[in-house]
Amino acid sequence: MEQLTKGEIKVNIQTNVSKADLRQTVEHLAMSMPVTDMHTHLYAPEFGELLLWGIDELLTYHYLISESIRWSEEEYSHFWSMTKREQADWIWQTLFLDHSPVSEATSGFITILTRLGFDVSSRNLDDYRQELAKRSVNEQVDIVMQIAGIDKIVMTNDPFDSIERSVWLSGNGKKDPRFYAALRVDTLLNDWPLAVNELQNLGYDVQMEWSKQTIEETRRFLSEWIIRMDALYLAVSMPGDFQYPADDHRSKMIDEVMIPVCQGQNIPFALMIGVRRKVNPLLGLAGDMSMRSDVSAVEALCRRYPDQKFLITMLARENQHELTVLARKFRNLMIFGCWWFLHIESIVEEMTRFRVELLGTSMIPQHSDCRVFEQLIYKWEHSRKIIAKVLADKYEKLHYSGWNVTEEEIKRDLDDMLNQNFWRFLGKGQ
Ligand code: RAT
Ligand code: ZN
Repeated sequence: MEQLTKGEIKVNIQTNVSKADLRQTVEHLAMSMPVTDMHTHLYAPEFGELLLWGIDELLTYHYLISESIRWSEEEYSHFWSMTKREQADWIWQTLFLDHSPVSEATSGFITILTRLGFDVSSRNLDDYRQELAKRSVNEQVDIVMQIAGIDKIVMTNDPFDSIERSVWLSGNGKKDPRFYAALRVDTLLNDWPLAVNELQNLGYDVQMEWSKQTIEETRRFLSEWIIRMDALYLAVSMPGDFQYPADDHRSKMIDEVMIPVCQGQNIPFALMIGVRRKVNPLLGLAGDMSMRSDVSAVEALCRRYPDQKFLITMLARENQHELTVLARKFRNLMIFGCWWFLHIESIVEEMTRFRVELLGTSMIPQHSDCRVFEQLIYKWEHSRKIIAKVLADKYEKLHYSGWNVTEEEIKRDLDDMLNQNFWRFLGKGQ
């Protein structure tokens, strides 16, 4: 056996993680590694009322609305006629007291209360409300980001939203360096008549008919807003029946507006595919459903535009394996997150495991999709545990073969998955 110098032995002792410590080390590092949350519906405090936080917002999260209304025999309109506080009280009574909070979203609320330091055994909602009422929104943002270990948050930003637009136009949108923008383009792709109306109101000379002038003006709108927001990427959520290429408005908009603008601004295009909107309109935002999609639309985009980066997530469980295999074929495809109904422990574990088995660490395992600030706490705690478990299994297997990972290597892998894969894909590696 080759003789090691004294120095080499020292390095080995310092950094190699023994089998006994391996799992603990991975868990500790996964729980403490700062995170870039690359898709949320959260806002920086400068956005005022758009930043949702606190007990009543948490309890009236649309995931909990759909779970609670299942237990009710009242008309749907009865729920919507209540004040937010009454809705929160009713959801608390229904999902937490009349039944046990075992679902992902309800158990998540318990995780939040616990991590905020509240005594969950008291089950006294008003105590929790009173405690939070003592805090300012700025304090709560700092506290939550610290507890959840979140470094950077990417918002979802829509210039057609008048409240949001005025924040950007006043120059306040870019003040907090922890928050980044992503420009949402759903209306342009999925509701062109409404988009024409909005664009005209904003002074862009567009028409329903697809003309050179309309193309140029829509490009000008996107470019101006990307620059104003310093948007990291364009984003859209698409129905499951999205086809590409097709002889339709979406394909024209993608080919003639979105891709040229993304290339001009050097930013990725994020597509979240597989939503069936409003299957039960009476539930409002809670009434959307998942839908199986055609992965070949993503394949066609990646092949036609090899220099364009695509961030892709899909909503149907049935699409996940095929999408992961596709990512092996195209380096301009970055898969991300376990989206919406997939963001439940059993499926996060399944998806994370086969993604690691097919792609190693070259993907973005999770985003939170939070709408209420404190949700960062549970969404990330639950996911970090699973990511740690999957990685520990893989490192343990390597260990048995005599390949010992060092603590630095574990940190590097986690940093790639939780931060760097995203930033490098954007060409902004840190
Ligand atoms: O996860 C959600 O809250 C959904 O309602 C959607 O917002 C979805 O994430 C989207 O971005 O379209
Ligand atoms: Zn979302």
